[in-house]
Amino acid sequence: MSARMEEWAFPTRYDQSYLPDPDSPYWFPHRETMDPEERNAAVLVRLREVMEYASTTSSFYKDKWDAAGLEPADITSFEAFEQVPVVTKQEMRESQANHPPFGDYLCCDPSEVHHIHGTSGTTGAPTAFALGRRDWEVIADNQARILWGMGLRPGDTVFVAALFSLYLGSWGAMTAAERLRCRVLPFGAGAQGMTSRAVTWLARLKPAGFYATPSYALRLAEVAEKEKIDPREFGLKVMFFSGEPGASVPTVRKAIEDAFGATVIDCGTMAEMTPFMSASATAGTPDGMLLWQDIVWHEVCDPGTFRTVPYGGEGTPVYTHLERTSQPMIRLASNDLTRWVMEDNPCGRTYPKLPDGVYGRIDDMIHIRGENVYPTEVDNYLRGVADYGGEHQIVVRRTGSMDEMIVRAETTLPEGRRSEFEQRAGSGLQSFLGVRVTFESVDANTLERAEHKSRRVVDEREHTKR
Ligand code: 8LE
Repeated sequence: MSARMEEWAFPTRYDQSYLPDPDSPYWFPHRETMDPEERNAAVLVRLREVMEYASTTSSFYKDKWDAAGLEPADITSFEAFEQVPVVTKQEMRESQANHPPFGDYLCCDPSEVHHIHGTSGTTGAPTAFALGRRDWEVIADNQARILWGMGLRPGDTVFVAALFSLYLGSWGAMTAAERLRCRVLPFGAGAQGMTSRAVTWLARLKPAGFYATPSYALRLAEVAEKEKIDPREFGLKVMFFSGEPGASVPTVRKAIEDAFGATVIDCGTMAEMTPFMSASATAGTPDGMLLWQDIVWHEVCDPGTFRTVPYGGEGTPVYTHLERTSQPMIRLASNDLTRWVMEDNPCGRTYPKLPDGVYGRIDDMIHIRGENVYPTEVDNYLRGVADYGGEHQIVVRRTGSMDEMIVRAETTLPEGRRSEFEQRAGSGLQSFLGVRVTFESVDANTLERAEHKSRRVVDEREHTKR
């Protein structure tokens, strides 16, 4: 069985000179289109191999599984695998505090470490990601395979417009494009005046591919328009995004498509899970994200029990590396929310799919008077409203014993026509969300734009302070 799966082995080493037949939509035709049951059978064997490797090379996993009374040889079914306790970010922070700098879940020799990245979070101790030299090649290969699936080809220029330094997203996109034999412009983002320079470079180079966060693409479109350049003149074909919800939020996706005239592709799991593009749309199935199950094993689980929910159900993604040897993540809990389905994909790949992408983090969900509101729902609604100015802020506050949600949205309308906008957008949003909202409007281009991931929620309630 596995002999027929192209270059399927653990530890993994891909042929660095391989490129698919130029006419093939697939990098690995068999692996991508095979009977999913047959693929799952191979994955189950691999899960045992990865667990054996991790339990013999790291005290973190050995101790964790000893405490749970299980060992790798027990994993003879996916039901058994679902009993494997999840790994949390907190555990990794503790492991790194006790075993600096990489924690006792580093499974390779420290001399193998090739890149160090890390969490960019401003709160709490940072976590270091150690990536092995061979892992980096495998990551490049896997993500080149996914970029091929998006429709990018050798010789295409790929513009990377996200933060470099600690953020793995940009480096992962860059190394993938290099492996695909593209021309990469590692432009970056975040420095003073850089967005306006990006407009100049995009207009001059006319790249085929573009990587950023979705909020940054919208900001770039605004800056281009201010400079009287139509972003369609950049001639982009494929824009792929990770880092936050957006590319699967219908009105955000449409705003990007309309501004740039390119195919919008959503991808991304977590930096720890690099190759993080293992959840990604394709040229033939451009909506939602496919779960490339032979690269990373993705489960959508009940957030209480961490058992998988049936297809059609909603839950939290749990991820397992099938090829990483440096810091393999085995059942990493994401704390995100999504829904998964198994259906025939127009591109012919036999992977499950997240039809609405990842909607957001469980922690970011706003609980207000017994209702749950996702910040992405507010975004989705406002972007579809006429005269919306492009940015908003959500303030959650406790007044007396009641929680109150205030939405402050930009409008392009002049002062005299504000109340009509507030009335129309405010009542529309209220019925869309099913909760009472205090709606205010402000001038366009007055709220802060994200250079990286947007932060639109200000929660002023004491009990939810983190
Ligand atoms: C909805 C995946 C990467 C490198 O782009 C990234 O952002 O990793 P990072 O910084 O570890 O953040 C991971 C979190 O970003 C996820 O847990 C999720 O909340 C969010 N995220 C990343 N990609 C997406 C996403 N949320 N859709 C996405 N495509």
